[in-house]
Amino acid sequence: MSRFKFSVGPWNVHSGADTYGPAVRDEIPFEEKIKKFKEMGFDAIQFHDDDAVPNINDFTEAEIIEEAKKVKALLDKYDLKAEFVAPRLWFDPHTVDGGFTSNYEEDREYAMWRAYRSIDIARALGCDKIVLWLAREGTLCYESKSPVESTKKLIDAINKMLDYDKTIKVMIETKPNEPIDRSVCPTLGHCMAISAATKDPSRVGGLLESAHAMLAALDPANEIGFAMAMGKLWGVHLNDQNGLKFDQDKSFGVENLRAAFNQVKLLMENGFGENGEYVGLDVKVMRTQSLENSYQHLENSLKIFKALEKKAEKFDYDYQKKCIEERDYEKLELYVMELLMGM
Ligand code: 3MF
Ligand code: MG
Repeated sequence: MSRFKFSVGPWNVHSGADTYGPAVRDEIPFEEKIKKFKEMGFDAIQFHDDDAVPNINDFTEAEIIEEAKKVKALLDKYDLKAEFVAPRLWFDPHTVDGGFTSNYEEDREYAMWRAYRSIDIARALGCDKIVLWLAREGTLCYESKSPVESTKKLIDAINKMLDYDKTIKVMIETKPNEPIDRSVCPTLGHCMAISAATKDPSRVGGLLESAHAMLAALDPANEIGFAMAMGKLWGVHLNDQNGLKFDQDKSFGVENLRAAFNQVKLLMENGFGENGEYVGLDVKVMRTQSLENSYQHLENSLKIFKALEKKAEKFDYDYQKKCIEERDYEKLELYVMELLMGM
């Protein structure tokens, strides 16, 4: 049994389309996915606004809430919670140049409309967390936007969200690049600074995705540790990444087991989950998988996470202390490697 509760987004199981080729599997209906997620041991579902309310632009504000209530009934049926709602601000024609930081006022207004609707949907789904993955808030052409103005626009947008709902919490899912070249809010350090500059820092925190940290050439465990020191790690998207390339969203731990171990160990040591936080996965199934085996990457990630939890439970803190006293870090390093290799 794990001490943690786990969450997953419906986009983790998909039809395999990528930038270079079309879908290779059928789309699995939403209800079928969440039923399977429950069977696999997940406790909560992560949502985009339009995962909950597809074709969101076609509905009135009241209708959007009604549609979301139907999804809440579905969650209740399978005894699942909603972890968060994230406005999908990178898909719509209104957000080609970004949402909150777009150069065009009508786009910025549209982005706020989606942010407010995401809050309404979160409320209807019974959750109080909004995630902002700021996909297009940055530049493709450096000179097209001022980083000063963009940062201020982002803070302003978050302030409006905090005003719209007096108890909602906003978590920024930081990422340095992809699909844009230079992001306004690339790391959890930036996230903490933005949080501090909002009107209610106690309601603005961070979500760390392992692969996103690696894309910024940072260690994901250190990003976790930094945000936890600030009391602001409210979510994680665990996965893995092979070096500095496109965002791979590989199964947790498959590329760098030691880095994965240290993420799990830090979450355990610092009481992640004690305030209701979920261990979230954001992993992409390989394009080569068959439809029937579309969930294997999630099974693998859970299995590896739980195995690393057991390893972390075995971690010998007395031995660590001794190595530190002797200042023999080579010895400590070998101990960690032997622990991971089961020696
Ligand atoms: C992109 C991501 C996103 C976010 C999701 C929820 C599509 O790199 O990680 O997944 O996690 O939008 O915020
Ligand atoms: Mg993510």
